[in-house]
Amino acid sequence: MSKRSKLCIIFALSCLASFPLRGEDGYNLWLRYTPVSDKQLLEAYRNSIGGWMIENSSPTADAARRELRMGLDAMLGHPVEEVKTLKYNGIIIAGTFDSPTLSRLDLKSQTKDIGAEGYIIRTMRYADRNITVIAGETERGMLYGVFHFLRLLQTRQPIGQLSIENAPKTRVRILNHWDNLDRTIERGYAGFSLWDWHKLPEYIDPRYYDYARANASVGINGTVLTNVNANALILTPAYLKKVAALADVFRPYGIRVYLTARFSAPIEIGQLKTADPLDPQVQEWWKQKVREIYQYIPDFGGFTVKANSEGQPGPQNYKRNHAEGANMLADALKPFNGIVMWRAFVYDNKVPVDRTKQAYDEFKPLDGKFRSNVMVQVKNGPLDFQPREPFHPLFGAMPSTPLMMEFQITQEYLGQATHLVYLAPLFKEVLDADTYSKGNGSSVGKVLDGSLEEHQLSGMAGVANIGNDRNWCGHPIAQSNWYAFGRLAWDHTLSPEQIAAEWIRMTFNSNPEVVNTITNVMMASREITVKYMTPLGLHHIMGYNHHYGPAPWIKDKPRADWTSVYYHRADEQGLGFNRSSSGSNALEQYQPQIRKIYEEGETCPEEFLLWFHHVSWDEKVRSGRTLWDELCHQYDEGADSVKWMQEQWNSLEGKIDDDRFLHVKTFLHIQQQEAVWWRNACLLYFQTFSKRPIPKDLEKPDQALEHYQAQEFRFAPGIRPRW
Ligand code: GCW
Repeated sequence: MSKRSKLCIIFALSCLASFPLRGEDGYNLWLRYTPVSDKQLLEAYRNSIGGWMIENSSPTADAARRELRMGLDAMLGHPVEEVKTLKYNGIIIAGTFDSPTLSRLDLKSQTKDIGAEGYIIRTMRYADRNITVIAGETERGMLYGVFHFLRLLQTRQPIGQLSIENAPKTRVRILNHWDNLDRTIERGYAGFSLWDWHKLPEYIDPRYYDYARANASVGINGTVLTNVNANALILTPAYLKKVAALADVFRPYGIRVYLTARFSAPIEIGQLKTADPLDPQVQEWWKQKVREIYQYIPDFGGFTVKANSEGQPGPQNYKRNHAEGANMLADALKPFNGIVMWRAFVYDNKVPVDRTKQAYDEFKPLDGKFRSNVMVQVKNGPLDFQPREPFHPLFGAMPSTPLMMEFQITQEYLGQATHLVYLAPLFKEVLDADTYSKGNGSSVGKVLDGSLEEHQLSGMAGVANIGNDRNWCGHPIAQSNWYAFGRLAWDHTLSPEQIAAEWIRMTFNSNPEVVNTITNVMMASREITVKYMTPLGLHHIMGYNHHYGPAPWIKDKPRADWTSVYYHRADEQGLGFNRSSSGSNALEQYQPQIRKIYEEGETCPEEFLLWFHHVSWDEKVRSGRTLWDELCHQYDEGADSVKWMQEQWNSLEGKIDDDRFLHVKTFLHIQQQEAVWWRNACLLYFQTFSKRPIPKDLEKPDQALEHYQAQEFRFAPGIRPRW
């Protein structure tokens, strides 16, 4: 054997050896760019794509160039030529409206206003040739267009006659990382923080680029790098240098960096005696600090602030209100076009009659008092990211203030890393909810995209589920929640099914059986989870502090509203929190159209029954069963449906890659056991009040209540261990 052929064999063997190891570990997310295997489609794509060109030159244009080359070469199965002119049929030309060749097509006059981030994708004729134009006013728009075009190929769509115009509905589409400087992540279930602070700014982990690509591919244009339970150190020069290094990586992808501002920073790192927002020295300190930040990061986005909530310092420490606190920071950021995202997740140290009323009570009177570069960031529901909550009553109640949505992508209350729960239906339920604030059709989506009150600023934040696990999000399917958040932040009118289907095609494959089966499982998953965790409007009955697993028996903690009994109010009569006019009257925070329906148990939508009413055990609900029987049935149905999810998933064996098939299969087994755990623990506990039997036709718990109550999880993820 010649030396050369020996080398070839060694090369081939080493390729083989490394191939299975790389496998499908989820690292590539939805940007896998797998080769098109359908011969006819491949032929059609090859006919439409003879070559590609981008005339712009900038880091963003380079990012588009790299992506287009990588995507096209991989999907078409050969190197697609990068050309300098439209020399033959089937050239993809990407650029800005004013780039040399595209400016000749006069695209601007033929396009409606698509703003700085919008784009068009159009099949056109140019000098007797067919071309495909991907263009925006800016290079950011172009980059989004390139990702959209690649998505068409990834999802195997026809590209022969394209006429697409697209622009985002909200301006700030942002991830909130609850990442600490020691790399732990509050409520993170996918490993440690991506931000390797210790090695920054010198070492740039290649993952930062892939993070930026993934975000840009769904239109996310901002990232808050640090936990809202903030550490002022991030604002010191040593850390700002590190932040600047990350900003440099993200900038070409249209992503701005934001930080959390700890309100007491002037004391902690500025040696001042106070952080009073009306104190001139404090104001000057922040102005100087902001100037310094912009020296490091010229396009710094601004601050997210959690103030006077769960022990975080804030303006109320100095008898000032939230607007006074937010405005001080806004004034410092204004000269640089920075913004403040001031969170409305607040609750008093004095335990209130009803915690769900607090944000509204504190913020509504401040409507109109915030500077124009402040957005108030409101969680989707009035409590805290529960599996199901009604929409937050602040939406529609502060017409003079741009309100931002805060969703939680990380599954703090939804099974953490091991439960398959597709969150787009949850997001969508809230976005589509009608606030009636300006009559019918005043949806939450229209409040937050600014269209209802004509606000310039608008935004949607998602608490990230990303960590340094190889597959980014822990659960292979949890990637879909990152994806869906980005897609809905861009356009809240998209449907969860459509988002799921495109994600599945890109993440797994386009086999209709695969797409249908996984779509069905994903679409049903949230409702199933609600049933085995918190059916009929129950809420906040999870484990104390770590929030893992069921614990409706939690009581006697430092604050009543950190317990479960505060929320479910089970007693011998019945179950549920009366928030109607005969109870806490939280309902008064909603418009009359909502109050009317929710005020009475008979007309209240059943999914919110126990959220708004204390219902007696024997009262008949919609199914004709008593409340107790219905509760048993719903818990049972939820737990049982996880078996259905397992069956569905098992039918995919051999139709998707083995690695991810097995990974999800194993997690579904955990989910099934934990769903039974939820059902048993909750029913046994509530039974101590209802004193009624579990209906005969349902499976009985195989352990006693004491067994479940004795469970301890000292090292559950997402919290700092306490022992
Ligand atoms: O959901 C709760 C979490 C806290 C979190 C808080 C918040 C960052 O349990 O861990 O703190 O909400 O949103 O501020």
